[in-house]
Amino acid sequence: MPLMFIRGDITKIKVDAIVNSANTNLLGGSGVDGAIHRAAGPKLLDECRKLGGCAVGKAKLTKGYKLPAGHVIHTVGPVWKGGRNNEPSLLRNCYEECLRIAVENKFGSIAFPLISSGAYGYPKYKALKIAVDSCSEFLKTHDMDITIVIFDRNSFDIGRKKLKDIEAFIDDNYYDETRTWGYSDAVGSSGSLKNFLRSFRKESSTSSGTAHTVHSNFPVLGNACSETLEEKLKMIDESFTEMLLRKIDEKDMTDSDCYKKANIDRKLFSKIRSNKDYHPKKATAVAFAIALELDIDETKEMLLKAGFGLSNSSKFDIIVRYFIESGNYNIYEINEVLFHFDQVLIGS
Ligand code: AR6
Repeated sequence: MPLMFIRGDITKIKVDAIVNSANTNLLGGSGVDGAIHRAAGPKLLDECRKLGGCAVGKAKLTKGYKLPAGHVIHTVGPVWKGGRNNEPSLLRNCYEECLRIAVENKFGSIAFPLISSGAYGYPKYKALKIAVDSCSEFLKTHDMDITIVIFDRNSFDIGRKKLKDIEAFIDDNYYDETRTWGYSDAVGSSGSLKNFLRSFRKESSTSSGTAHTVHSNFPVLGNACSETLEEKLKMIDESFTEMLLRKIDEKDMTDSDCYKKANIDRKLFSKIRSNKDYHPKKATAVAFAIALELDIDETKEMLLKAGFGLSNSSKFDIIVRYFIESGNYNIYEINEVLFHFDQVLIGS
């Protein structure tokens, strides 16, 4: 899981190191700093006293004491003063310094809070963007499991316009199974009859399209009855793994370009690579389709090989389709939106 988001309390996470968003004296405070000191116990403060403080944009390491995490990397983010006082590069330095310490200590996993985005007033969405950019840049050249811990929903303020677009797209496409049985129900609670019919029509055409693809996926055998099952199985179609490897070649990508862009970890990729009949999870299959920048038909084809489809009854599927159809293949942006709508994230 190279980069993932979770909603929750960082003090509960079992990783090699969690990051503390501290102040320059490193003697504790409110917010995540207070929570970490409370959960770690007084020995953490004893060790912090010996560190002699920490400058803005720098970081220092301590043990984790009673925390489930082995270590704490204390960093000091900038106070937001409107954005013209070097705040972005200081905040970026925090992430880079913490990651540097993690590499130096051979940590395999690290969890960050959204540094500076509480008491220090950094706008959450901007803080999140710097967090994601710094971590994804780092992951281009390193292997590490990085988790960004989001404490409150408002951090994912995706941007009002984009959110409205996506909500409208979901609204137009979402097919709610409970609405198939009655006209009055459709009109009564889901808005208009037109919407209801439109979504129903779309769904019907999608399902028949899928059914067609399913059939065409199997070779049509001239004399089906006379062939043995063994013979039929020999004619089996290209598998998910085979399609994935073929597409990587066709797109002139290296394996690592592909799995990094897909937010998939190297070990999982090797497993898939070495097993022609590997059956990935849907989130993994979608991640590869995004990394390969497949269009919607190729994405459906790839998913089908893993036993999945894209339907209008799932918000996850509609959001993925929205991004593919808009030509936006940025996995982190897609995950931000999936996270906002409480959906499974794509990648490992
Ligand atoms: N787990 C994860 N995230 C949390 C937690 C938690 N338990 N608690 C808060 N957050 P802040 P800053 C989020 O104020 O802005 C302290 O007093 C919170 O929602 O903790 O860098 C220090 O001593 C927000 O998104 O840190 C400094 O004086 C993010 O963590 C000053 O505050 C950061 O909020 C540092 O301010």
